[in-house]
Amino acid sequence: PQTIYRKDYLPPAYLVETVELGFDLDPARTIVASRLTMTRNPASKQKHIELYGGELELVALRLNGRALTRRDYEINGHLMRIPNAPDEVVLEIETIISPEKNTTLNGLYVSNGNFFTQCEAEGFRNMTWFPDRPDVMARYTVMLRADKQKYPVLLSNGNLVEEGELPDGRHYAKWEDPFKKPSYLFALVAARLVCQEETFRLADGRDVLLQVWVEEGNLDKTDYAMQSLKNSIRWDEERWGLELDLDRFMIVAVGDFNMGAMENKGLNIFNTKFVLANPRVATDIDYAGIEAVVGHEYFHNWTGNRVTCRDWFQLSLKEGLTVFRDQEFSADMIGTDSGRAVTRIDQVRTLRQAQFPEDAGPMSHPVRPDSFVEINNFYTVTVYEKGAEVVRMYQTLLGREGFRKGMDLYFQRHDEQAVTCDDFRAAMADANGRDLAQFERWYSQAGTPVVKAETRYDPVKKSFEITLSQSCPATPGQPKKQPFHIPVAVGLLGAKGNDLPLTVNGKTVGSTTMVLELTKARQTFKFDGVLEEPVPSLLRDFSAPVVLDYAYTDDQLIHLFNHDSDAVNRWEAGQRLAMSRLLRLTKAVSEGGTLVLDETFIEAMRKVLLDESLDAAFREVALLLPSETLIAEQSEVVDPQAIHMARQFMRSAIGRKLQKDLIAQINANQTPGEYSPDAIAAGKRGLKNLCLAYLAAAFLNLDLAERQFDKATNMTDRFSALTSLVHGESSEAERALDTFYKDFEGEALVIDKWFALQASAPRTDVHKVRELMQHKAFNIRNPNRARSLLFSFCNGNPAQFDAPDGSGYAFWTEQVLALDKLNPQVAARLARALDRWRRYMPEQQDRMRSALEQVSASGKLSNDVREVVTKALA
Ligand code: HT7
Ligand code: ZN
Repeated sequence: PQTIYRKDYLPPAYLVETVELGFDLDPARTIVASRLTMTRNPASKQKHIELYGGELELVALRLNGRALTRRDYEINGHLMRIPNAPDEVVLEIETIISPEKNTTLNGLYVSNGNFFTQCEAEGFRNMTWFPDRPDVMARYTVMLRADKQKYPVLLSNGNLVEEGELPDGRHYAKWEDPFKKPSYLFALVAARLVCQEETFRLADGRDVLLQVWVEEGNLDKTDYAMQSLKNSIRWDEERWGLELDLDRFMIVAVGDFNMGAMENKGLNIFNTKFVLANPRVATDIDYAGIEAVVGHEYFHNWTGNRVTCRDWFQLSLKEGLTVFRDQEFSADMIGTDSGRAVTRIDQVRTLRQAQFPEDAGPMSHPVRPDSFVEINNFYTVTVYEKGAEVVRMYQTLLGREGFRKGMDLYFQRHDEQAVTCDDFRAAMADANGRDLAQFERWYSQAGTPVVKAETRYDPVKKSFEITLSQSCPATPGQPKKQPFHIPVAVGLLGAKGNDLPLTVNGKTVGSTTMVLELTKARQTFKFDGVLEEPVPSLLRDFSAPVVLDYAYTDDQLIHLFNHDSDAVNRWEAGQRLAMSRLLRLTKAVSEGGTLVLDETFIEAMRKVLLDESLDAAFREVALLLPSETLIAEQSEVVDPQAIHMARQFMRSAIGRKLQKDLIAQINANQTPGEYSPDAIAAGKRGLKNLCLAYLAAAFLNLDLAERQFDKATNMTDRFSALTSLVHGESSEAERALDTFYKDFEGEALVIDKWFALQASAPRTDVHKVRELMQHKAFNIRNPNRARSLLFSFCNGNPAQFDAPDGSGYAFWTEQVLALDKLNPQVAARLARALDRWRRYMPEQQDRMRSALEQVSASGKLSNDVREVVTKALA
C-alpha cells in the first residue's frame, strides 16, 4: 500500500464550480449521473484533470459534450487522469453501483432497507468519479429518484426546491445547497422514516425548520436530541456569535454506522446511539453523549463546513476545535463550577485512558500527522481529544477574550475556504499580537511531554521556587523533540488548605492561580512573600496534555485531596493516592506477597464519600479507581491478571470497610419522581450506583442490587443494578440477564448494552464470548453490535482477553480477519487492541506478536488493517 505524505501536497489542477448529481436509487443497481463545471486552477502547474473512483461501473464519460474513449484518459488504481483538458470543462459522468452489496458503510449503502451515505473521508468516490479531496469546494444540486412506497422520504443537503411524481410508482426530490462544500460533506437519505419537527427562531429573527428523522417505532425517543439541537444553536449564537446559515437543519438516525455521527451540511447523519433516548432505554451517560454529539455535529457547521480542511492531514483543524467546542458546550449546559469541573475531569480521564497510550504506542502520531496509508485510521483520540487540548491551551494562554478574538479573525479570514492548522494558529497570534511560533510543535511533535517539577521553599526570604523541566519520549520517526510551549497553571495551598496570594517580582497576581509559560527545557519561577511553606497545586484544570512528575508525599496529596480549590487537582490527588497503592498491590500479587490496604487511604475515601458539601457527581469521580488500562500504562511490565486482582482487592476492601457508609449513601442519593438527566440527578444516581458496585465487589448486600433491578424506573438504575448482580456473581444474575433481554428484545441499543456487560464481566472468558456470538441477536455486520461484544471483550476485559493460554489473541485474529472482509474501518479499530504488546511479559509478548503476524500474513488484507498491524510489528 502507498503512503501519502503531507509534504507532497499540491493544489488541485481544476476547481469545481457546480456539481449536479442525479441518483436513480435501487438497492441492487443505482445509477449515478454527475455533471461538473470545472475551471483550471491558476494556483496549479498540473495540466490534467484528476478524479478518484472506487469500485464503480463506468457507463459514460463526456467532456464538453464529447464522449471520451479509453484512449482519452488513464486509470491507475483509484485515480483517473484526463490529460490536455481545456481551461473550462463540463464533465458528465454516469456510473452504476450496488448499495445493497456495500458492507463497508462507506459511500452509498443500505441499512434496514433504507439508503444512507457516509462520505467522510473518501466515500464520495464510491459513488462517482470526482476530485474527492477537501480543498475542492463546489455548489451542489441533487436530484433523487426512488420508489415512493419504499422510500417516501428523500433528503439531501441544503434546501428542498422541488418534488413530484414519476411514472412506475417512483417520485423525485430536488435539493440545492447554497453553500460551497467539499464532497465529504455530501449526503443523501432515501428511506421510510418519520420525523419530529419544530420551527425555531434564530437570534436574527429568522425562522428555521428543525427535524429529527427516525424509524417509525422510535418517535418517542427524539425529544432529547431535538432539545440538544436547539440548545446547540442558541449556544453557538451566544458564545461565539455564530448563526445557522440554512433554512432547515436535519438529523437522521441510522442503525448501521461506522462512527458516532456525521456533520453533512444541513443533513447530519447519526448513529442511533447518539439520537434515541427515553428514560426506559437510555442511561445518564447516553443522554450526555447525545447532547455532546448533537452539539459536536452542529458546531461543525462553522468549524469544518464553512471553514474546512485543506487536506486530511489538517483533520484536527476541524475535529480538535469542534471537540473543544462541544466540551465547552456540555460544561456550559451544566452551568455550575463544580459541574464544569466534573466534565473536565471526565475529559482528563479519557485522555489518559486512551490518548496517552496511543501517543506512547506504535500508532503514535502528531495532532497533524505527516503521513498515512489509510486516512480512516487517523480519526484518533490524538487528532480529536489531544487536538481539543491543543485548542484549549490557546484559550489558557490568550484568555477567553483573546481566544474569541482569534476565532473571529479566523472566520473573517477564511469563510468558505479550505485551510490549515497554521492558518488557525496565525489567526490566534495575529488577533492577539502574540508570537505563537513555538506553539506549532504541539501540531508537529508526537508523544506526551513529561513536565518534571522541583520546588524549594526559603523560610528566611519567604520565597517559593518552582523549577520545571520538560522532556518528551521518542516516538516512531521522531527520536528527538524540541521544547513545547506549555501553560502550567499553578496555585499554592497554605496549611489550612486555603489558597495563598501569589506575588511575582513584587507584584501581586490578581488571582490565586497563575499560568506559568514553560518554553525552555528547564525554567525556574519564583514566588515572593510566601509566608508559610505551601503545598503546590500544579497543572490546575489540567492546563496542558502532559504527564506531571512531582514527588508529592502522601500527606501533601491528602491535603490537596481535602482542600484544593481546583477540583481537577483535588480529584487528581485522590487518583495519585490510589495509583501508588494499586501499583504496590499489583507487585504484591505478582510476587505472591500479602495484600493490604492502609487505613489512611480508606479514611480519605470515607471522608470524600461523606462530604455533603461536595456534589454527588464529584464524589463519584473522586471515588472511582484508575482503570486496569491506566494501571497497565504505569506498570513497568504489564501483568494483566495481577492488575485485575489488585484492583478487585482494592474495590472489595473499600466495599467491606465502608459498607455502612456506602449503604447510607445509597439511601441518601435516591432520585424518586420523574426521571431527569440533569447533572444533579445524574450525579446522585452515579454516586449511588458506584456505592452499589463497591458493595458488589465485596459480594455484600446484593439484595440491594436485586431490589433496584426489579423496581427501577429508568435505565441508569436498571442497568447499574444488573451490572452489580453480574459482577457480584449473584445467584440472581442469570435470571436478571434473561429478564432484561426479554424486556428489551426490540431495542437494539439496549441489547448492545446486554452484550457489552457480559463481554466485560470478570468471569466472561473467550468461550463465553464465542457462545454469545451464536446468539440470534448477534450480527457482526452491525458495527454497534460488533463493538458491544467483540470490542468490549478485547478492549474492556483485559484479564480474560490476555489469558495466559493465548486464547484471547487467537479469537482476536479470527475476528479481525472476519471483520476485514466486511468492514475494514471497523476491523482496523479492533486491530488496535494489540497496540501495546511490547509492554507485556516476554511470553505474553510472543503470543501477541504471533497473533499480529498471523493477521499480517493474510494475503487479502485491507489497507486499513495492514497499516495497523504493520506499524504494530515495526
Ligand atoms: N467528522 C465525522 C467523521 C466520521 C467518519 C470518518 C470516517 C468514517 C466514518 C465516519 N463517520 C463520521 C464525525 C465527527 O467527527 O463529527
Ligand atoms: Zn467531528
